[in-house]
This record gives sequence, C-alpha cells and structure tokens, in this order.
Amino acid sequence: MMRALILGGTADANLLAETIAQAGLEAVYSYGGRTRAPAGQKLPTRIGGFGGVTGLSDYLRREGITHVIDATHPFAAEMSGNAVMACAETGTPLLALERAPWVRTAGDNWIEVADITSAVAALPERRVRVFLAIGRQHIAPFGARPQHAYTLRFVDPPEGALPLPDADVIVSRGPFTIDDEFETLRSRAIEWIVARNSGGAGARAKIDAARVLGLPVIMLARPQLPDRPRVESIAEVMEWLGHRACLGA
Ligand code: 3Y8
Ligand code: NAP
Repeated sequence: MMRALILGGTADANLLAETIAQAGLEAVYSYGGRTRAPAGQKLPTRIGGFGGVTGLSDYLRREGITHVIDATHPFAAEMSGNAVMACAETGTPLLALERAPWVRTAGDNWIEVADITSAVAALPERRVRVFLAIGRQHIAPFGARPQHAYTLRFVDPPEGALPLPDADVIVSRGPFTIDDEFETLRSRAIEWIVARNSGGAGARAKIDAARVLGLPVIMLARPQLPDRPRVESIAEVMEWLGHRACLGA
C-alpha cells in the first residue's frame, strides 16, 4: 500500500499536495514549522522537525512511508540532505520536485554572490535604500552595514528588536504580483534589492520589477544540494508514484 511523505513549505509542494489529494492517494504533508499559520492542506499534515536524519528514518519506518517527495525550497539544504541520508538508510524511494533557478536576462542588473557575507560586501559604502527580500533567518549579517536604510519582508511580524538601526518590516506571505512589487519598490524609493535565487513564480515579480526600474539585484546563488533524482513537474512526480492522473483535464 503506497503512502507518500511530501516535504513541503512551497507553492509547488502545495500544488502537488492538491493533485495527490484529488487522485485519492495516501500521503502526509510536512511543514518545518517556520511560520505561525501555514496555509491549510487537504492532506493530513505534520508540522516541525523530525529530529535530524535519525528522527526522519524513525518517522519513515513508524509511519510506513513508501515514497518521499522532497518539495522543499532550493535553500532548504539541511532538510534535503537529511532526506537523502534517511531514505538511503531505510531504502525508501526519494524524488525531488525542484524548480529551475532564474536565469539572468538582457536588462537584468544582477550581482551574483555565493553567500550572505558576499551579499553584504556587495552593497556600496554610501548610504542607500535596500530591500532585503530573503526572509528573517539571514538578516543579522547586514548589521555589518548599519549605514543603509533597510526594508525587510517577513511572513510573520518580527519578534523583538531587529539587528539593524534603520529598518522597517513589511509583513506579507506572498506570492507577490508585479504591481505589488512596483508599489513596494517605488513607495520606499528602493535603490538595491537582495534576493535568493529561489526560482518559481511566487518570488519572481520583484526581479522583473527591478529589471524594469533598472535596479541592481544582489542575487544569492543556491546552496549545493546532494545528488538525488529530481523532476521539475508535478506530472512527473505523479508518474513516479505510478499514477497517471488525468492532470489538468
Ligand atoms: C513555512 C508556508 C503558497 C506558498 C507561498 C513559493 C512562494 C510565497 C516567495 C520575498 C521572498 C522567502 C520566504 C518566500 C516565498 C511563497 C510561498 C514563498 C520568499 C511560506 C511557508 C513557509 C515559508 C517559510 C519562509 C521562510 C523564508 C521563505 C519568506 C506557509 C509562506 C524569503 C524565500 O519570516 C520567516 O521566518 C520566513 C521564513 C523560510 C526564507 C528564509 O529562509 O527565511 N519562506 N514561506 C514553511 C514551513 O514551515 O515548512 O506559511 O503557508 C511559503 C512561501 N514562501 O501558499 O502559495 O514559491 O514558495 N518565502 C526566498 O528566499 O525566496 C519571500 O519576500 O520577495
Ligand atoms: P532547512 O534549513 O533546510 O531545515 C532546517 C531543519 O528544519 C531541518 O533539518 C528539519 O529539522 C526542519 N525542516 C525543514 N523543512 C522541513 C519540513 N518541510 N518538514 C519537517 N521539518 C522540516 O530548511 P529552511 O530553509 O529553514 O526551510 C524550512 C521550511 O520552509 C521548508 O519547508 C522549506 O520548504 C520552507 N521554505 C520555503 C521557502 C519558499 O520560498 N517557499 C523558502 C525557504 C524555506 P530536523 O532536522 O529536526 O528534521
């Protein structure tokens, strides 16, 4: 009897969960517990870490999971690494649903960097207005450049003081439209954007708006993920699950 675990937390994972629920397949959706009120799911849902590789292996055995789909974010490197190890340990088939990275096009003014430290160093010395659209987990290193006026965007309201003397927070969970992004960038006179190369559509609008406005984007490259089978479409995941759903019919 098939029972799939979806490692979720992304728009793509939500669409996959919808398709699996419609096909009547047995599956569990898993959130990492990063946000206060994650979007609801039709599938049974669990929230929070498993407890490392061992915790995930125990979960797979205990719950009789027969297939794991890693539909987490391309920057969720620890979760993806744990999934590769736990699935190898338990002999559970694993497939990653991974969205292609955004590719610089004509007119994009990108400064591509490998990590947060390089992103901080890429900002100019003179005070500028910077939009940090990278969530809350990686804000502290920008404290090394306190001279700038920062606009941050979080899914949930910040708890406690921010590590930046001149910062205001937009609380919004996205996905974002191009009109949203023009409004945000113009109303706050943003001059620089820091973004992660997440891929997909949900975070893309700020990149398109930046191109139109000619703003420089410091683009964080994805972390190296372990080698594992991967697809980019939900149809391929459903086929892998042995289900030729009449998708989109
Ligand atoms: C908890 C699930 C849906 C899914 C919405 C997508 C789109 C909007 C764009 C910006 C960039 C960022 C961030 C972002 C986007 C979608 C999608 C996407 C980027 C939720 C969600 C969870 C999270 C966790 C959250 C992180 C943060 C990252 C904000 C739910 C809403 C920056 C990614 O404030 C925080 O603590 C935020 C934490 C992890 C990145 C980080 O590392 O800080 N996502 N985002 C997941 C879990 O608990 O397992 O709450 O419902 C999902 C979505 N976030 O409903 O259609 O394509 O997935 N999420 C990035 O770097 O691009 C925002 O602001 O322009
Ligand atoms: P991470 O750094 O790779 O993971 C850190 C730890 O969080 C993992 O080792 C695991 O804890 C737990 N975890 C992460 N994702 C989990 C999941 N789906 N289910 C159960 N536990 C999970 O991950 P992250 O970058 O913080 O991302 C956390 C979540 O937010 C993921 O679901 C990811 O998809 C989502 N996210 C979404 C976006 C977006 O743009 N949509 C961006 C970033 C992150 P244990 O070791 O204890 O098991």
